[in-house]
Amino acid sequence: MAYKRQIDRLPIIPADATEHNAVCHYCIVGCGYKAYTWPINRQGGTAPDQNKFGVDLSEQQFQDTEAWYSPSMYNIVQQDGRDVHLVVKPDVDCVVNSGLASVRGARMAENHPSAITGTQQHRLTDPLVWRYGSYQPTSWDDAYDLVARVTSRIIVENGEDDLIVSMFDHGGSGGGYENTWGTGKLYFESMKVKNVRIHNRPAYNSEVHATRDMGIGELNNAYEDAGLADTLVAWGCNPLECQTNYFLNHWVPNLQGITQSRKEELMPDEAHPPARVIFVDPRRTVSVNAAEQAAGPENVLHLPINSGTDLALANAIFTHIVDQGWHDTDFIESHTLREAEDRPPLFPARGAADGRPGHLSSFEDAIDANRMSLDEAAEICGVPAEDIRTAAEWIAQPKEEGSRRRTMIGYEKGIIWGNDNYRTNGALVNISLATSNIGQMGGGCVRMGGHQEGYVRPDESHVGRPAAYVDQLLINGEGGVHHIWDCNQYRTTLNAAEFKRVWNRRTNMVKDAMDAAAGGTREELVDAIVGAIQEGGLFAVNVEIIHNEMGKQAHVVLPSAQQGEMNLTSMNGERRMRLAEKYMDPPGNAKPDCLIAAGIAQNMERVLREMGFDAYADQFTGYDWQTEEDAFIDGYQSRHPDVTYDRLRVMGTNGFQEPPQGVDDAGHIIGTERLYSDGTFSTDDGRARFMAGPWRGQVTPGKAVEMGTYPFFINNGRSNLNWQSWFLDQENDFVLDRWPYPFIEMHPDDMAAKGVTAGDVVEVFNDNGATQAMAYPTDTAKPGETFMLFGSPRGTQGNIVGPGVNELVIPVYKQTWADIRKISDTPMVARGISFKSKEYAV
Ligand SMILES: Nc1nc2c(c(=O)[nH]1)N[C@H]1C(S)=C(S)[C@@H](COP(=O)(O)OP(=O)(O)OC[C@H]3O[C@@H](n4cnc5c(=O)[nH]c(N)nc54)[C@H](O)[C@@H]3O)O[C@H]1N2
Ligand SMILES: Nc1nc2c(c(=O)[nH]1)N[C@H]1C(S)=C(S)[C@@H](COP(=O)(O)OP(=O)(O)OC[C@H]3O[C@@H](n4cnc5c(=O)[nH]c(N)nc54)[C@H](O)[C@@H]3O)O[C@H]1N2
Ligand code: SF4
Ligand SMILES: [Mo]
Repeated sequence: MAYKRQIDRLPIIPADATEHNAVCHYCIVGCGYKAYTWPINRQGGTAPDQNKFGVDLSEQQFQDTEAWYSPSMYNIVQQDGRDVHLVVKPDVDCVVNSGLASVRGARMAENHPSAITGTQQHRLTDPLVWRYGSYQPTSWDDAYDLVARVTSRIIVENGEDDLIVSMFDHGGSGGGYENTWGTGKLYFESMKVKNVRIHNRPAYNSEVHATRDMGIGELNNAYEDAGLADTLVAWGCNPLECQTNYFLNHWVPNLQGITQSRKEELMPDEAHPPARVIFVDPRRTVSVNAAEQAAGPENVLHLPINSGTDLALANAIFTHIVDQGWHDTDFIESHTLREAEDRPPLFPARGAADGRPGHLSSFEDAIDANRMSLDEAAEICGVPAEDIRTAAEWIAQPKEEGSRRRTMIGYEKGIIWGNDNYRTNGALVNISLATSNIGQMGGGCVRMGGHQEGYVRPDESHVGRPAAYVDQLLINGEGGVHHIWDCNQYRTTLNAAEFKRVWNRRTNMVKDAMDAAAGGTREELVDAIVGAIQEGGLFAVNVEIIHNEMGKQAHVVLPSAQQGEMNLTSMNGERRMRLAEKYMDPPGNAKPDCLIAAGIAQNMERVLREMGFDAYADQFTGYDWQTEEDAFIDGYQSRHPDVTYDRLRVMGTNGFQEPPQGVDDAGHIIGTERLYSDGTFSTDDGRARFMAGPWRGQVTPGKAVEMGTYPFFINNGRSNLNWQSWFLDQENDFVLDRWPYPFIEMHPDDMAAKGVTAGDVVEVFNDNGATQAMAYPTDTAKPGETFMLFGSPRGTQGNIVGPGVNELVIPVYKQTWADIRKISDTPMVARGISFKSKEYAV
């Protein structure tokens, strides 16, 4: 907010300011914050008893003082209808971030709407209905009634399969246990909706089926393990930019040797050599650079593999480890599947017949099937065999005094949205299992994560496996009503160009029908809408915090509250559950998502009864929640009675690590530091499974041809500054002045060959569609390989991602090939931008 907002002084937080527990809702790390609010007409003073910090602020403070906050952490917002000062600052006592903020979390306060300071004025305040050719604000009752009447008609006349739902399944804002329960109860209990997709993928499935099938939940360690490991592996993730304070507060201290004393205290009988880190990523990320600065380049190994060849690499590392005898035979014997008769016949008889694109098996079977030499892998992956050998040594070679090496593998979208996702995920777990690195200090084979988690829903097994490929259903003209919660498929789905064309066409049919019925009765309007649906139209309801592109094609838009504007529980990447308390009012008439779900259910009950379907109407009862806490009690708390808002409030920003194990004498919930520490895994017999899943090339339909046709690899993902589809960034000068367009990192020689200079706008195109980006010269980029920022309003990377998915309908965003042409000299808005290297040296 200091940025371009002419603020030269900020109020001191008074000693009696109200303190609320807050958790950053942007990424999985879930950093602890404190929100302070106090009346607008007061501020604290410099004397220790006049300010919240209890220090003498008339004196110069030391460099790392806590008695400070940045302008972006300040705003003036409404609380119970009154203007109050708000400061949201990182909590030094939270074990997750120890007082660190990030360039995203530090903007939480300025990312709330304020009529006084003018921030985020695009937030939705009222329900909107398409009426008289534009969007008209209206009451909740009016909007709910239209949603309920159209939805009820369609499920009664066409069946529930014609109701298509796109909905979040995460924690943080949008999700959280309250909201996943509200939506889950509506669609999976009151109805049995099958054509449903999650916010980030075109089906209702797991991103990481493989690890779960092997008996290993994907968030199995504690953040402290990253500080205790001998070797850290970042596989297909960019932790400095995407899991920022996990990296800075837990990885970097280990790489700098700061956690040495902690290692000696917890593991006195072992050697603790300097920590090492391996990165597997086609490009050199700023995380590699930061790790080199922290640990010295000799302790950092970057394997810049060819995109989508991770499975070959992982299988070669697994093979080398086993051939050297570095696996843990006792552990394998005692804790993994042994019975020979359970072993399926060898590949190629294995297939996807049981719904799995890889086989769950024994150690012997897996090594037999997956065997890959260092040289073969070097050829496929495009990295030296020597480096693969080094990686295997760093992962598993016993330490000098003979003790086992402790290795933590963290992976994310580089493999999750990558070629042969299921097998690759399994291949990483194979390495950790063989070296008994799961459930151990300094170990873990974990997702680095995206959002926080907050999943509690009724049984969803009716969705089936593989789940329906929902985007394709919509493209093929199926479905009649589409409810969308907290996702912007226009910017974030695959095959997005085609998706948008069809969605526009189908929703316009309904808009036309509504325009033609203007002035008629509600019955006539609903008849007109249903008529357009039966002709192939689509009626869309968008539950959102802003009026995004999908909202601008929808027919009813319902305004939601964000975290901070409601009470919300979530867990982070080490399963740490906290209650983020409400510290301000939602804008206008916006409501928590769970209460919106309840409102839709109550109106459907009423309408179905009116229509004479009493039994059906009865399915929509049980939503008499007044607050989000009522939804929490109905959902999460009914499964875990010890976990209450009151207890969580007391436990502050440290909360507890799920699953809960009871309550201690002080009334604190007892948590679980790491999973599987007793060697019992999440399978019927408690034994983990290995995976037999050999390398089989680029398997996603369409990708091999695309790779052969186009000259550039269009790798894509995130930057530190931007959060997801830029839904709050797009109204923020601080972000837009840096990235008015999404950047595309290109090697200078490739730019020269295309006649492009820094800041020029290029079109990126292939058979799937076209998009645009701003060229950013990057010396470390491999020639022919680019990296484009995803999710931007000024260039959707998903436009050029093909429709191909893996057997379980996991999208493959990362593997995209296209051509590039210049379309504009550097536009005015991009003329002031720096094109320096993003790397740094200390
Ligand atoms: N090319 C490419 N595509 C990708 C990816 C990639 O790496 N490359 N990554 C994928 C991944 S991992 C993800 S998670 C997705 C992200 O894709 P999305 O989930 O579609 O994007 P978001 O920006 O997180 O959120 C979508 C919408 O939710 C709204 N919203 C925010 N808070 C709330 C709330 O409290 N309630 C409600 N109702 N709405 C809210 C925002 O305004 C925004 O419009 O993109 C996926 N797509
Ligand atoms: N700043 C910021 N942080 C975020 C988010 C955000 O929007 N902004 N979003 C959050 C969410 S929802 C998610 S899911 C996470 C994602 O977190 P990450 O997965 O860490 O981030 P990405 O940039 O999507 O992709 C990671 C890396 O995958 C690499 N990659 C591409 N292809 C391959 C391949 O074939 N093999 C390998 N090994 N690597 C490959 C890319 O070069 C990239 O550096 O970030 C979370 N954190
Ligand atoms: S690292 Fe993630 S959770 Fe922490 S402040 Fe940054 S965005 Fe928020
Ligand atoms: Mo994500």
